[in-house]
Amino acid sequence: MSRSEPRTSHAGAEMWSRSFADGRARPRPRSGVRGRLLLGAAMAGLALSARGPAWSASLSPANDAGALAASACNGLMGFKLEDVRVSSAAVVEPSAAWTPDPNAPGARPIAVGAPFCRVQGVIGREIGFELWLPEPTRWNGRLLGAGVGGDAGAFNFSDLPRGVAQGYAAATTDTGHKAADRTWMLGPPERLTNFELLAHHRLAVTAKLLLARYYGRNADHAYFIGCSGGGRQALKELQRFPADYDGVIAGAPGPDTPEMTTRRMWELIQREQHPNLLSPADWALVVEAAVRACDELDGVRDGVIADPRMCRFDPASLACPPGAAPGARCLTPDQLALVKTIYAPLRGDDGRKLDDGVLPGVLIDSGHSRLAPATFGQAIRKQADWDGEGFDVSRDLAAIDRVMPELRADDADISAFAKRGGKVIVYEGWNDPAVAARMVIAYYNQVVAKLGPLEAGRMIRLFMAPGVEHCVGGPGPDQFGGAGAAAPSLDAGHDLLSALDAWVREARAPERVVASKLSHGEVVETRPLCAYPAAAHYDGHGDTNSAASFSCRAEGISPEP
Ligand SMILES: [Ca+2]
Repeated sequence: MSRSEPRTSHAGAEMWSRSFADGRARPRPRSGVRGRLLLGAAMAGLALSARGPAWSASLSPANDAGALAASACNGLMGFKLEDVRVSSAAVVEPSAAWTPDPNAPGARPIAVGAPFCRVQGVIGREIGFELWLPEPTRWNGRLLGAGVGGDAGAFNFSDLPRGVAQGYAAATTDTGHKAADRTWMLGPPERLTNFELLAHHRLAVTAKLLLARYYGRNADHAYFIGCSGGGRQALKELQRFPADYDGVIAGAPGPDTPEMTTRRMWELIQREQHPNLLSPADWALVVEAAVRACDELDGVRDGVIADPRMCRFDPASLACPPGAAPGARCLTPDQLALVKTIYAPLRGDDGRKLDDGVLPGVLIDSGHSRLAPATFGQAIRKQADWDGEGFDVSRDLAAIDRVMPELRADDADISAFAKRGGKVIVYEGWNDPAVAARMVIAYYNQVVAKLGPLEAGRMIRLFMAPGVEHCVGGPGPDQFGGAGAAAPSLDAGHDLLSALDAWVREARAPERVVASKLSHGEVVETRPLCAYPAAAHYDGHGDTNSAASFSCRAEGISPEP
């Protein structure tokens, strides 16, 4: 058997992995003119061989094609785009553990299965971006934009590798500031506008131009995926720039981010005013009691309240009896008062309800938000070290709209996106402590009311995920291909990105996506997520850990309380 590799029969991922496996270094011609010529050859799927440059004689076609793609990649350095600087364009080689930015907070290595062209640059004054381009034979012809959560300032290094592994050209932006800059909101006013609105639009425009240059043609379709702040960015894109993306996945999007941020700040202040009154164990006790009271309302005892709107739980049931021993699992009157205050609807000065409060079974988040103190301290008060003094729910909520008018993502009139045939999948965890589940449902209902059920049915789906906290985590199955969480099976029945793709390209609207719960890498539970207002109902027989035992039905949904 010949030891030499077959030279003509390999394509796609196999070809790239093979060329990596043989370990030979690739020459990287850097001439701009030749780069363009080579790119043309790569576009046509041709590999230069006998008539190629001298170095090609010892290389397989796989290596040649890799060299061509590398040359085209390097060539993007010289591509002139108005108001865009490409600072680096280089091939990233396969690796078991590669860290895109070792200096980034929370940096962790990722596995690179096939080479790709990594483009880094800056749009305008300071909107950092990354664009990862699979080599031409591996490109699926589509662009995936990836959002970032919290107050941004970092790149989405979860969904970029996931997208590239599936053949997407994938792009992300820090939205115009760096997370290391703790006072970024005190910077130039354009920073707020970039963060609220413009950075992702400019990213979409720039990424489309760069990828067209690299591949020699435009993308067939463009999608966006994001959760939390990234979900908000997803909604902003389709509301304000409906031509940027053909399909959008908006996870835990917080349509009314000003209201949400106001509650967050108010909660932080409430808890600071009562330091150590409630320990994490006390907050967990409140959740345990709610679950005990309401778990079986949905017919399955699984530690999850499938629709917490059905649950009527009064934390007063946790009141300590007279003479309770210190350390007993119960709440003192002071503790109960704070629990009730925080779970209750937030009210303005005039007593008007500003939100619906926190659902039973939702664990109050002990994490610290950077966005809320920065918004009220820096953006509104122009103070770097604001300590919460003078915070006023009504006045401060109104001030956000004045200072950050594009922060809210609650425009229900998305008819321009609908007219273009755009599709949007929204998902939200019922146990989300940061974004109120009822806020997301309210936005969905507003869109349906605005467009009418028929038109809305053609373009929007909401999947409520029982027992799922903010984006991921919680007692319920949380792996279904949302942002930052690739599904165990990459098909439209298990993976939201695949479901969106099937909807956009094949007109297959998603009605049910199976969510998985993983433990030590193994799937231990599956449960369907159903297109709202349908929900998963147990059929009454069969394994309650298997999606096969559940049906999607709209019955039994309680009205809004
Ligand atoms: Ca249950």
